[in-house]
Amino acid sequence: MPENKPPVSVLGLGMMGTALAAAFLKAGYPVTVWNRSSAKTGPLVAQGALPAKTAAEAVADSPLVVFCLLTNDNVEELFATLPEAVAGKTLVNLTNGTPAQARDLAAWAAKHGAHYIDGGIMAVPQMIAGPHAYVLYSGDEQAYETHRPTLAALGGTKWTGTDPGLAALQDLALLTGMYGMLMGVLQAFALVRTENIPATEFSELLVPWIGAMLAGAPELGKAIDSGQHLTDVSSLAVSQAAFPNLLNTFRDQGVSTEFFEPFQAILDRAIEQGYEADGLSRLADLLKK
Ligand code: FVH
Repeated sequence: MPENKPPVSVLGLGMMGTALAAAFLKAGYPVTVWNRSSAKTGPLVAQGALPAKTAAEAVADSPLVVFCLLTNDNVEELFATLPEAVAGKTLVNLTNGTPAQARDLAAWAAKHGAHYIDGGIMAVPQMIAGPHAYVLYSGDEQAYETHRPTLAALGGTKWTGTDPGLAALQDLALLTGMYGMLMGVLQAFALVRTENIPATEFSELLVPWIGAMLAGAPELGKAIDSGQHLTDVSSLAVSQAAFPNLLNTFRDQGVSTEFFEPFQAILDRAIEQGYEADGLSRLADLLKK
């Protein structure tokens, strides 16, 4: 006897929404799909999904309704068309957005009798349902526990708390780490390319170096959590003295300094404020407004 799995609706069938709906289908869930432009339902219908004519019809079809639109402004607009349809439903919003937007959407859902869960997808579409994909969730914990087995079809599930903004906050913090790392990688490639060193060749030096530096992140975290920033490894005074070498070399080689000037500025501020003996962990404190 096949197991009876609860239905799930997916609204928003861009690259990510299509991957989410396909993962639910593959795991054996009955799936209803809706997209603003209906042509995108075609491939999923061919895999067994039910197409809904309207967003309200898609919401009506399942107790669990997953949204994956481009922005949370789009979600807010769509929600505004669904006030009656959502009562009693669990709305899982996997659209990238801010903590404040997540809290506003949760308040809207509560006002209309719906359970709201916000989510941050830590994967690209091709990774969905694979071993390295996971999704951060926050909001209505009881609804999350009820639907967790279904959500697990997308990848790992990581609960971050009942404040609906927490998943977005940690999603954006992880993206911050990624973009910061990419800033350095792209700048390094731009620099070596000025002397015709291929980026692919330089990767052989760069990747292990960044990996080794990243392995120090927990130590940095320990200093930030404890407020003990004094270091015997590499002081802010040493970093501040060396940093002009980076900026001057970028200028000499004809590479923009726009990614790195802000780093020099915060190093200078740290020294002005008397933190020369501290390690780089001190900068996390100085970033707080
Ligand atoms: N793609 C990725 O790698 C990242 C991985 C991490 C998470 N992000 C976030 O996921 C959201 C969706 O991203 P996406 O890749 O699916 O984006 P698109 O392929 O551009 O699809 C966008 C869908 O949104 C629909 N849409 C846009 N505006 C509206 C609106 N006003 N009302 C209703 N739907 C709207 C759009 O519909 P259509 O243009 O096909 O009619 C697509 O279905 C996003 O937050 C990422 O940051 C993905």
